[in-house]
Amino acid sequence: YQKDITLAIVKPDAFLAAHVDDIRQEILHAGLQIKAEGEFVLDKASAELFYREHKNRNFFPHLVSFMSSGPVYVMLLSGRDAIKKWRLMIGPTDPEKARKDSPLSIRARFGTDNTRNAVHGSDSHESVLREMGFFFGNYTEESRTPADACQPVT
Ligand code: YYY
Ligand code: MG
Repeated sequence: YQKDITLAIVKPDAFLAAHVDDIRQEILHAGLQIKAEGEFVLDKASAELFYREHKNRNFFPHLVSFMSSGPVYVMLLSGRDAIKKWRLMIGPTDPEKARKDSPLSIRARFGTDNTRNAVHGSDSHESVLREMGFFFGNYTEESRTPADACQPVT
């Protein structure tokens, strides 16, 4: 068993639809801990940087404009198999597929389409390290409190 950490983001569609509290509760009920959290607004350059692995995809401009269209709520999760657990909770990338294959997942319930899919989850340890640095700096349990970490991206 591995106690790991992962990054969860409530994207602008789900934030606007007021699903942050529901999603937070669901995370806690699943036995994951929230180690740091906060509301951020990504400008275009930040959204491009966050999703740079997809920069050559045709959907990239649309993704970047969506992710910078309004506030997001970012949470650093910790717990047993947190990466895998959170990916299972969110479901497939495409909410239509999620509604067929994983109807209780967060994307099935709150997602609209391939871009407006309600939430993000890191896909590997390497991604977690890169993505959490993006929002929370070099977070460690000792060195930073959640309050310290909740600085909005500018
Ligand atoms: O990891 P995950 O978020 O499930 O999907 P990825 O294939 O890594 O794509 C990242 C992100 O890109 C996805 O959450 C929405 C967006 N996207 C899109 O806008 N259009 C697509 N056809 C595929 C992905
Ligand atoms: Mg991905």
